[in-house]
Amino acid sequence: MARKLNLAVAQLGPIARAESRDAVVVRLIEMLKEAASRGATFVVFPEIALTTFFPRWFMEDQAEVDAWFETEMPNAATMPLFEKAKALGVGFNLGYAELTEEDGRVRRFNTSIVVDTKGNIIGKYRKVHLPGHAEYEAYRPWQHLEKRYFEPGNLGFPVYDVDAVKIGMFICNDRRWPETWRVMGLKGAELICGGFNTPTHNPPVPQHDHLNSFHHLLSMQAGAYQNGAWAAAAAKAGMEEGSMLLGHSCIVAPTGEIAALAVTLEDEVITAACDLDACAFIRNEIFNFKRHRQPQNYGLIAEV
Ligand code: CDT
Repeated sequence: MARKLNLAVAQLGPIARAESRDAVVVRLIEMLKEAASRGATFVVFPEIALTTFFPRWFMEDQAEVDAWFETEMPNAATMPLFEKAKALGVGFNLGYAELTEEDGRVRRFNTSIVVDTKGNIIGKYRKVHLPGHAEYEAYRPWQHLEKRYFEPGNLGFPVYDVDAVKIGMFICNDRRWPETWRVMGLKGAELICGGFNTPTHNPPVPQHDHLNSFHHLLSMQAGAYQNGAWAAAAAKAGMEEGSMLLGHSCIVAPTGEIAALAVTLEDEVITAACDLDACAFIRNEIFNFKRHRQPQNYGLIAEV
């Protein structure tokens, strides 16, 4: 019998700066219930899914910055999501800003977790490719200060067994980098998923603005196909505090075909029945890593 994962992606519409985490969690739970009613057992939520995308603002007061971060997970705000997911028997992938003490110092990461159908946090990923800049840049209509507020992830690209499915994570900008996909492909990931906040206007290269959705789907489809994995991406979409964010949340098959695509810029659930055995057709016949890879020619890729 084919191994199937009934997968959902829960796209969020905009989150206002003043919107509380409690209010956002109510929205996440609504989509969780919608996903479960369609038979989904795993839901992908966006990057920094609990608040507005705060790196668009320059802040010098560290206390103001830290107010956007979570110091534990689950916490009071997210506990209802964990409880509802467990009651419904649905696992999930959730992105949030993480503040932690590690190696004797405070550290801040753009983080996501995978949670199984019993409500256990199975694994964590910290965003490796941080886009944007670290200082205020006056020419921009809004900032993209991920390089100011986060440090690059220090967990590599792990792949976890979540309810017997091998799941790896990316966070937004990571999906544009082939290395992200390949490392998880080499680890046998069957689903590679994550969230994104992608402004449709990129001030340094405005001549690419009209290609925004194309570049997103190109990356998702190539990543899935070239690694024989299912791929799923959940947007935070729509006009958020004056910044338009791309929608087009998607689920992509290992063939590179789009299996589901969001058609709004609002809270929206998309689903697909993912045949996990479909990964093997690509991995055995096309990208058979053992038989065909020639890593002795790839050294430069891993050099600084
Ligand atoms: N959140 C995030 O990583 N967004 C980036 C914007 C790139 S332009 C600074 C992305 O790759 O979609």
